[in-house]
Amino acid sequence: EAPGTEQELTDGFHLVIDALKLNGIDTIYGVPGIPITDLGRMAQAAGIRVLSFRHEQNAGYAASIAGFLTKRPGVCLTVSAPGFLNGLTALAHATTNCFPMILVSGSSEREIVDLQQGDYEEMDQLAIAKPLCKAAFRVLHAQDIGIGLARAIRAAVSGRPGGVYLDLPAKLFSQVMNADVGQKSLVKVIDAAPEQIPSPSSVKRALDVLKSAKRPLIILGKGAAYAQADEAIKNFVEKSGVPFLPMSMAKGLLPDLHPQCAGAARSTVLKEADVVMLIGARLNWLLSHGKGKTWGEAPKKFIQVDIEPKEMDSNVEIVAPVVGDIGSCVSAFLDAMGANWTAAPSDWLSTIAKKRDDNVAKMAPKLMSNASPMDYHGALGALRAIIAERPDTIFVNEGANTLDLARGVVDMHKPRKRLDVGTWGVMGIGMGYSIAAAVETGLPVLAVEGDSAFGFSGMEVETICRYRLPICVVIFNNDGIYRGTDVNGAGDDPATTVFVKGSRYDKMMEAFGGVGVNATSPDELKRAVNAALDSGKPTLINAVIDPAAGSESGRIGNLNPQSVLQKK
Ligand code: OXT
Ligand code: ADP
Ligand code: MG
Repeated sequence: EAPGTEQELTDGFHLVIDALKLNGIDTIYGVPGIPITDLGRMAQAAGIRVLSFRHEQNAGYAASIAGFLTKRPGVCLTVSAPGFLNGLTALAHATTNCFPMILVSGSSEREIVDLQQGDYEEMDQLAIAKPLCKAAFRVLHAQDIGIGLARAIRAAVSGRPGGVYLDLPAKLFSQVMNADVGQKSLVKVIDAAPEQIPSPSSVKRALDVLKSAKRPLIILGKGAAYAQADEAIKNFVEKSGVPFLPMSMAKGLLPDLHPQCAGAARSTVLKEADVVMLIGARLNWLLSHGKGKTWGEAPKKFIQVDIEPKEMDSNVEIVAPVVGDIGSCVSAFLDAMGANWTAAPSDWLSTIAKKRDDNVAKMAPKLMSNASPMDYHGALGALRAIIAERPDTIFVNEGANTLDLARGVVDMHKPRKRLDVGTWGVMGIGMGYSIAAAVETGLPVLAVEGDSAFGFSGMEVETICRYRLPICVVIFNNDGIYRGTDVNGAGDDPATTVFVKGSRYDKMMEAFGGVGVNATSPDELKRAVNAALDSGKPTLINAVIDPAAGSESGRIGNLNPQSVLQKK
């Protein structure tokens, strides 16, 4: 070329970054290394927030919950084979939980991988990702980066949200092309998650069934929380006068202390309701598949509101399926209800109120316990009061007893403030969720973790300290999984469910410049949590819990297989 006519060039690195920015993706969660180290550096230089984790699984969980909180795909960036596999658990988790996420992974040379000639970190990642996510794409040419990312975004957030895999081979990043042509190849995704309006006949059918009920119930799931249609949902529930039961991550969508909340009368409402309207909740194991003992003898009619048509009739017959996005469906209900909707029968409401008040009264004295070492209720009583005073705090929760008891004890007051183990009951979401929650919302985070649960992502306390995030981690330290009291009668090794007794997790935090506190009573715990939330300093509180206080598998011990042979 003649001097002065050199064209401006761009490359794969910059096209990926430009495509992300064009689509409003401003945060990446990941772990650097070949071939994506420079991508992370350049993204940071270009104004994208790049949070560097200690393990890809935690970065992936962070991306997944970022997707839940924002309705935009959370992005996780990993290196090839082992990094990719570490991130893949979180991608599968996102898909299972219906959270939009994109796992972007570098990969090795296609020609060598496909001939299985032993490349650095060789693996056919696209093929492995495919069955575990909603969609998977690979980009081989720089001019296809724009389309590749557009497809990934649309696949993640449209319809039922989920995880998407985007494979970017190392060679792609260094491909060079004309900058103008490159810019023109980028795609800004228009209306990535279009409204999905329910059919008027399905709306009418659903309301007719609901109207006919003597003992109606609305179950709100995390799909309803995700939809961010908070006002419409509240108006619909209140106008209907129907009691509602929040699934775990839907707690706070309407306040747990709302007069129509049946959370503290769960078994009663499931058994006795005659019409159940599911809004963004699946009839999976968490709802005993809609049948069996949990649901009692009386016949039930189910109405289901979901964006995924294939969800209908998955476990039991749905007499009134309403397919659409929850915002549109609930608005359509409100429009079609008219002015003179009669509230649910009052004897049903008073049955529920009585059961609820009984359960609340039964629990109240336990929450006052100031015993040391603490039991779960004493410790949670302190935390419940803190969340009531600071309702904007994001409450992250995992463990077995630590999870199940906190779910019941700690009332939530605002939408999307409770983040937990979700559909798989997975341990390990704790620190990743906390980091993303702090980063995406700017709100303080209180993570209440079983000591086992914490161990799955505990190294990320360094990440929390490094980015100086306003996260207070409370470890319910009962010396083990479910309890710290098991003994191994057969040898010198400790029992399989116990850890080092009297561990001091608070010292881990001090190693990285955070605040560590050892709390042995509810009063100490309360003081330490309030100080942490006031200061915003990264804090870890080792809450000493009686090792004998918990029960096997918390509230789901019934899921442990039981052989008659063991019972002899
Ligand atoms: O109506 P009734 O009378 O029945 O009463 C109900 C409510 O009405 C009432 N209630 C109230 N009363 C008064 N006041 C209020 N405010 C109130 N609110 C409610 O209370 C009862 C109970 O209500 P609830 O909770 O709503 O109802 P219920 O019946 O429990 O609901 C059923 C379910 C199924 C919906 C619910 O139980 C649920 O959501 N469960 C989720 C359970 C779950 O996901 N658990 C996590 C998995 S456990 C296990 O797998 C663990 N592992 C293995 C492992 C995992 N998971 N992952 C990986 C990657 N590897 C391995 C491990 C390793 S847990 C675990 C670690 C455990 O050890 P930790 O040290 O971490 O934890 P600790 O146990 O603390 O030691
Ligand atoms: P939970 O565990 O709280 O019961 P689930 O994860 O089982 O909730 O169910 C969530 C449901 O919500 C899924 O079936 C999903 O398709 C649906 N969903 C997610 N987002 C939307 C939305 N915007 N509109 C309608 N349905 C949605
Ligand atoms: Mg424990």
